[in-house]
Amino acid sequence: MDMSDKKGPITLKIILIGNSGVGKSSVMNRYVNHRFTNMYRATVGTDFLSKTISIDGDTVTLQIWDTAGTERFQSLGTPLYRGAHCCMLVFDVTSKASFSALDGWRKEFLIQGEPKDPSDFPFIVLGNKTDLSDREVSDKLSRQWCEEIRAEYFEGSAKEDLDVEKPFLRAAQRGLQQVTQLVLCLLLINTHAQKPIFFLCLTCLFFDDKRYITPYSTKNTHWKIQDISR
Ligand SMILES: Nc1nc2c(ncn2[C@@H]2O[C@H](COP(=O)(O)OP(=O)(O)OP(=O)(O)O)[C@@H](O)[C@H]2O)c(=O)[nH]1
Ligand SMILES: [Mg+2]
Repeated sequence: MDMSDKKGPITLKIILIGNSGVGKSSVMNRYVNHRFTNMYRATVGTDFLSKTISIDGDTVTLQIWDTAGTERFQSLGTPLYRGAHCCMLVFDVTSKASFSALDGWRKEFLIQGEPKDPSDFPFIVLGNKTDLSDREVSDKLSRQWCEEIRAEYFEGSAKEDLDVEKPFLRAAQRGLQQVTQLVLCLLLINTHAQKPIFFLCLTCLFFDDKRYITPYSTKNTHWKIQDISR
């Protein structure tokens, strides 16, 4: 079922956080605009870029929010993190400090963003600057931590255009899962003891938490889709 037929392209909010200078803006610019510069211009406030892509037959617009690493301790206000469908934690593989800081960034995201199910919220961890030789964070160490927090790990280089697309595609997929849950409802209709048992599979899509399916009758043989968007 193509969801774009129903409601137009889905917009997914993907937020990039991490220390200043790790390359959040560079990664975003590489992915969206296919550009890179060695010049460092710290992000002031928040930027965002959009990119429309196709995933598994669905058209989705990624709204990528690039935040300023320097503003971590300033009051950004909760609206920034709220409503994110996926959070990308970015660090620089040549900076152990930027890796260690991710735990704090993650916690802050969970507090400020208030995702509905914090234990199940998708985090993608991205180790950037793999083109540099003075690496301080091993692939093993980052993978270990990702396992602990149940995040997915990617690494690459915005500069060399190495594996920049993969983490965004995965973020989009995980974000899409946040929006859409495929629910298979198996209905057993057993009318007569001698008669065959009918199995009816219902495939229901949930959009933005605005629709859900509920049992209609007490025997659970009828279901209705409720729209709570209004
Ligand atoms: N060698 C190398 N340098 C990179 C890479 N990605 C970014 N840089 C450089 O690192 C510096 C910081 O990059 P930014 O993308 O501005 O970092 P940021 O995380 O957005 O920083 P804030 O906006 O201050 O939070 C710039 O000079 C970039 O050119 C990379 O993959 N390899
Ligand atoms: Mg920046």
